[in-house]
Amino acid sequence: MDFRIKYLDFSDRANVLNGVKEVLDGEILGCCFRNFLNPKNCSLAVTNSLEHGFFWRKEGVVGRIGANIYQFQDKSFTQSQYFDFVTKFQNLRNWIYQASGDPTNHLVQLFNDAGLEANIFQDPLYGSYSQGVILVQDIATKIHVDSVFHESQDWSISQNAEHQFSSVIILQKDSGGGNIEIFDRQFDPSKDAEFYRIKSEGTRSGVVEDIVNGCQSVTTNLEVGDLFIFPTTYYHRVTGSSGNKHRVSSLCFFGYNTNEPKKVHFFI
Ligand SMILES: O=C(O)CCC(=O)C(=O)O
Ligand SMILES: [Fe+2]
Repeated sequence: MDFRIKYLDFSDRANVLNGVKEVLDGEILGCCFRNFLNPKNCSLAVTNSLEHGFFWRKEGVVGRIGANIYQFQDKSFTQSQYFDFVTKFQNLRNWIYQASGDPTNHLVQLFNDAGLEANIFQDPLYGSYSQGVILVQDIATKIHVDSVFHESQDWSISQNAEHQFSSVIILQKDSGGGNIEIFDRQFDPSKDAEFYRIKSEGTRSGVVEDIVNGCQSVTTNLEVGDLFIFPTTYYHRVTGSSGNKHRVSSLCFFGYNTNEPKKVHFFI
């Protein structure tokens, strides 16, 4: 792995398709595609999201539209309640993205154009996962990894995402801060369990940060409209925002299994 991030313009088609493959094949750490969404569509999505301000009007917390699976793992919710929630969220999401169309569909198309067989993963009983959340934050997040394969073994998606990645679209951001710092250390279930507070305290909220002591890291240089993809089994965090604009991002996960590396499943 070449531990660096590539920056490409989304209009640079041939290189963009190649960049997608390089990240999935583990040749480079991450790829940022500038101008994936235009600024007008980003700001419309932010305006629509903020109209639902009751989701996130608290300072110092990460606000969220939609749900991560891990939020439903402490057994206070059933899987069927999660998928009921997803159905409601998908209506809201369609409304938020009414101007641009749901970016997840553009992503699936992009991956298919790159020669992969991308789909939106369907649970046999419940249908599709939420396909993404919209996050608003003005604080740094804790260092963590995201891996349904390790954390969510009783959820169908975990059988289809041995290798997990994130795709983050930046909808609003100040010039400083609000980037993603990725450490050169991958989650290792045999060594990391004692550092990694999976499911303790009711949430999966991060690691004992000593785990990345002495590790090299790279930090992105993201702008509004960027799409950024990277493997979420590397320890990572969002850096704190500066200025008074909240950072708003739209993200979903995708993954594949070693034995079917071209079959890419989108979910969150
Ligand atoms: O950039 C974001 O908003 C989220 C970063 C992150 O932790 C992830 O994509 O897994
Ligand atoms: Fe993450």
